[in-house]
Amino acid sequence: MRYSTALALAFSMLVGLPTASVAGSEDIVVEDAWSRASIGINRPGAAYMTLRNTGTDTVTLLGLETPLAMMPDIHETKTDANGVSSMGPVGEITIPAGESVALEPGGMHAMLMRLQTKMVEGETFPLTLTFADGGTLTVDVPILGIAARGPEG
Ligand SMILES: [Cu+2]
Repeated sequence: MRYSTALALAFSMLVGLPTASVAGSEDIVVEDAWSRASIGINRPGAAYMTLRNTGTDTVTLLGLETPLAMMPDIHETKTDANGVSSMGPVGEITIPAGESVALEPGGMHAMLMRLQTKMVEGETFPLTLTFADGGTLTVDVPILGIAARGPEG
């Protein structure tokens, strides 16, 4: 009697499983998110992280949102042949199935323009990622020291 009850329970759990989705953004895992403390609010901040696509579909990141900054945007820093670097919006980031894309100093980053508050070391702020399938993912980004070079400090 106990055994059949367990079986029935197991069966109902199986039936209750959500069906696989083709959307994809729920397959994104964010790793090692970090940012740097700011002196004030006059200069933009930046946030870095690794976006890992654990799914079987390409996922496209379209934009960012955070209460910390009025104009968050995805940027990329490029260095030309003369060693001069400049940065600008990249529009979107495509993350192929099974691959990772790094947002890191000197490369792509989450630019936090028009800061609303100072970024204080030891605090965190929420950053919402918006994907092409309409899915969103909110990450708590730790604020490290002003001279930090990575998530280890
Ligand atoms: Cu930038």
